[in-house]
Amino acid sequence: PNWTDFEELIQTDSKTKLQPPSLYKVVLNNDDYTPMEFVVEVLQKFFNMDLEKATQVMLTVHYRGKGVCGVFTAEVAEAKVVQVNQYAKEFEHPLLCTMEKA
Ligand code: TYC
Repeated sequence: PNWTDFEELIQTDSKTKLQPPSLYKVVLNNDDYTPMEFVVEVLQKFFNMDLEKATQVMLTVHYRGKGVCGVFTAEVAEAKVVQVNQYAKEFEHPLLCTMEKA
């Protein structure tokens, strides 16, 4: 067999080269009913923010409609979205967490 051809196939196959994972922004969306203190608590609990950072992000969402909580790989972002939405539901707040490609 012509080993040079095999070598070239292996080296040029795009699937052979490792790709960095796609990243996703986890986003909080504004609503009229969720208490500001609850949003701050969520940001501290699920995104490890201190009080000052959490308050800043909460106010960005409140005044601008959306805010980024963090950037994660697909699996981690998906898990955060589920956790936050379940937590909000548990306390009967309409708070909505979503993800979008970074
Ligand atoms: N707009 C809400 C209020 O006035 C506060 C709020 C902030 C709600 C951020 C959701 O993601 C949110 N109580």
